[in-house]
Amino acid sequence: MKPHMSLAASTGPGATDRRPPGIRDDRSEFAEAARFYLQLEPRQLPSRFLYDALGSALFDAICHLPWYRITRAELQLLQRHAVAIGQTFRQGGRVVELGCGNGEKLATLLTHADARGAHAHLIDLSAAALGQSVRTLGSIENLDLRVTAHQATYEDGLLALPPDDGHPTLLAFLGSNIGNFDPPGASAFLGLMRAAVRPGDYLLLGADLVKPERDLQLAYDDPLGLTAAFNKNLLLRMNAELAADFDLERFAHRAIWNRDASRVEMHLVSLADQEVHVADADLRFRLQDGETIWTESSYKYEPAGIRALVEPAGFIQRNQWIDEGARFALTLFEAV
Ligand code: AVJ
Repeated sequence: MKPHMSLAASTGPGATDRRPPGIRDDRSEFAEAARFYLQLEPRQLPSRFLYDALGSALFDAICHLPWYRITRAELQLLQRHAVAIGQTFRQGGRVVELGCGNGEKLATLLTHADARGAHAHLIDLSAAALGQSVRTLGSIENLDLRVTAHQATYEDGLLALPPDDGHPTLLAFLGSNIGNFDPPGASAFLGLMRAAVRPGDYLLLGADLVKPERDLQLAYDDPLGLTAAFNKNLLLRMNAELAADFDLERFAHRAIWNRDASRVEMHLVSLADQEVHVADADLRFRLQDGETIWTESSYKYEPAGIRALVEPAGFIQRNQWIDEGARFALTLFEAV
């Protein structure tokens, strides 16, 4: 099977992932993806492979950096506007979060909204993330919450949601995770989310906004080097899991603001002419000095661009809250 071959029209680490349902994020899937994406021009790797245990811990640390403001800005918006957002799943409704991470965002929302009797559905690929989220939500007192964890890709998790039994649903896609999709991928994914809900249900989307280039450089190439470690961990991971022989000393982290595409790109730059071998992907290739492996795109939006991206998928915008300091937007849509 060649599950990635349909990607030809759409490339980059944020390209639409069209793996058939049921393919798990295991080692052979990593090997297959490495084999396919590392041979593309330009060479690349899908950004979801950044999140093994160490990568997830590094990302959590990045969220504490003064230069990476997304997480704190979003938590503050969720807290401030929780009551308004909570109207969307009033009286025993459901909140479905895609990519729950450590559960802190949903916990903040539910703590400050009137969420008694709500049913939270968490969808994440990482068992560790789900476990942590379930614990975090379980520690909220006096809420009488029901929590269901779905260890699955976003797509499979959405397809596996039980019928809503007449309860209103809020889908939450936070943290600017939407920014990892290229525009066609984002539109396709919004269509999947729309298909999982009914008219009158809601979507809450967190998205990072365009801001001065120096701010983006500091956020994605921080002076402490955590983002560099987060990126280079992909090489470490291929060495450990795919019997690759990347020499980490001969790669550097680079963040590029691609203004035309409105995205920050993370790359791993080869610091020499070198040959690498990824044994378990049955792959050997040469990298030239300065050649890069593109590992992530983080699209940045204008406030009106968020609406223009989401509404064609079958939603209308009901509210948008912006943190002007961090330039981050939380936008609430209703399915129509
Ligand atoms: C978790 C995908 C939203 O793109 O800002 C952080 C990941 N990459 N630093 C982002 C990330 C580099 C993050 N997302």
